[in-house]
Amino acid sequence: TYYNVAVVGTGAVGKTILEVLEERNFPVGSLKVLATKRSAGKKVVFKGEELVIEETRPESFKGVDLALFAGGGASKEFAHEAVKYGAVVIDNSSAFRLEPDVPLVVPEVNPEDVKWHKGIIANPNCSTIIMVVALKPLHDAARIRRVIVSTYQAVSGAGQEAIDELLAQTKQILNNEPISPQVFPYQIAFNIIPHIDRFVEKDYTREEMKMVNETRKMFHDETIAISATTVRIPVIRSHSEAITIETERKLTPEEARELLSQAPGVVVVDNPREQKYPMPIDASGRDEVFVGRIREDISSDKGLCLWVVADQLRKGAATNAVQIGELLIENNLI
Ligand code: 11C
Repeated sequence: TYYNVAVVGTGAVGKTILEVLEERNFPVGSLKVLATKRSAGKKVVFKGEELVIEETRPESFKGVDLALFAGGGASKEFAHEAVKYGAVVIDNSSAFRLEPDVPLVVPEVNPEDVKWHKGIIANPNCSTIIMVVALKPLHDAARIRRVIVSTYQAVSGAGQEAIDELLAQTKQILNNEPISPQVFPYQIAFNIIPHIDRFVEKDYTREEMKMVNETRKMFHDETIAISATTVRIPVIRSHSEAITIETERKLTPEEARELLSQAPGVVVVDNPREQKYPMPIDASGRDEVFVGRIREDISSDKGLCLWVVADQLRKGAATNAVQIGELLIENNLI
């Protein structure tokens, strides 16, 4: 069986969705690429064929079986319209993630939740996806009670313009030219910014609270204590996270390493003697979540520290969305 697919959005995530659909040989019958008026008329290539980007309208979803929304404002405007026309929507924006009747899914973590979808399935935030893939096997084995996480997030998380800003600014600074930040609130080249998305409750940012609320929803456990600090760094691609967990039962680094090396979607890169640990340059272009620096938290009885890196445009967004599509097909849910 083949499916009529629409991809909504042609930025960094939208482009990656097209790449992943092609690479994984997703059973695409027909493909529509939709975007705002600004991009309409431009072309993209899918499986060697040129497709003209169309402006998204409610009627665009007529006959579409599966609509993959890359994120941004289009979701609020068109996701429900797409469902009305009979499409199943996989949405990468934050618009519906915490709605009680919308499953929020990472296939390695809570695949069963796709079964109760009512038309929309949400794809979590990239930093959350990366963290939960690494934490799920540890949670299943020893029950995580607390998580402290600090992120080191690549600029591409903020889209193509953010990549352009980092590259342009780096050149300007090296040439002693003036800079004028547009995407980020401050200079990002040769700097880091401890602020992603807007400030919300208790002086946390929305990005930080996404990591808290989305993780609890997917683990079906509102009692896990989580505190995040999310930071933008001048790396083009792949997010990194320093994570410390406390578990109900003590987990030794050896046991954690063993559990993680068996876990789906995870690659352990952890050999301090040979200076082996995950880094963004190695994770970029890959679909797995890389885990290293696995060690005892020497400040706590039942604590464990990890360093986690993954390509946030792929596993953190596009690949996860396409995997949800595959899960829907396997379960006859489209
Ligand atoms: C970033 N995590 O790296 C953000 C981008 O809720 O899907 C993704 C925002 C979201 O800037």
